[in-house]
Amino acid sequence: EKHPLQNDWHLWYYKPDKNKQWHENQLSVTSFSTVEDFWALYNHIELASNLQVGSDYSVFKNGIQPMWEDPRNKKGGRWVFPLNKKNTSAKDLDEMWLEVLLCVIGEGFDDESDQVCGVVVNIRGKMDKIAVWTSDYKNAQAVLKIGRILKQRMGYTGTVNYEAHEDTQSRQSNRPMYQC
Ligand code: M7G
Repeated sequence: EKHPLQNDWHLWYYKPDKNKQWHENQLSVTSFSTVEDFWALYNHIELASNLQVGSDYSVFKNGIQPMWEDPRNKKGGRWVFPLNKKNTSAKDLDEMWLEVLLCVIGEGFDDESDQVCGVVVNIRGKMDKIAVWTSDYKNAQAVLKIGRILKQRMGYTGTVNYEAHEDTQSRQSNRPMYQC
């Protein structure tokens, strides 16, 4: 008997291809809805640290596209955890990404778990990023609670910023909406 997760989730892989549009590079991989299927998937795919620069993994609730344009992301934002390659090992990155995945699919934010849309890891040249996307940037209480729990679970030292997708898109994010 498998152990059902509270929500069904979908894994996306962003395969960097300069000849294609951003959304065309966002490849749908598969869905999972039990603990056992999550581990089967996790053990089957490349570790995040082994992905080529420019790649992303995104895990979103089923039915939410991993993009700003989705109706459930439109008014939302993300907690961004920058991971400088200079002081973050591949092992640390993989461990933090797994911890964030388990936190999110395990609904680790009490009642605020409903606010979570998904999680993303961006593999980049100098600075990888892990981000948790939530659906309503105006819900300060939920946003802050989620941020504090994530920081603690990841053992992340340093300040993290929450950016509204609207600001990220328009690049008018002089100041983050929240910090913790
Ligand atoms: P990124 O991959 O999130 O971060 O955004 P990076 O700057 O560290 O590489 C890079 C670019 O990808 C953005 O400037 C957009 O052109 C495009 N992009 C990223 N996201 C998350 C979206 C999205 O949700 N929708 C659309 N249309 N483009 C996006």
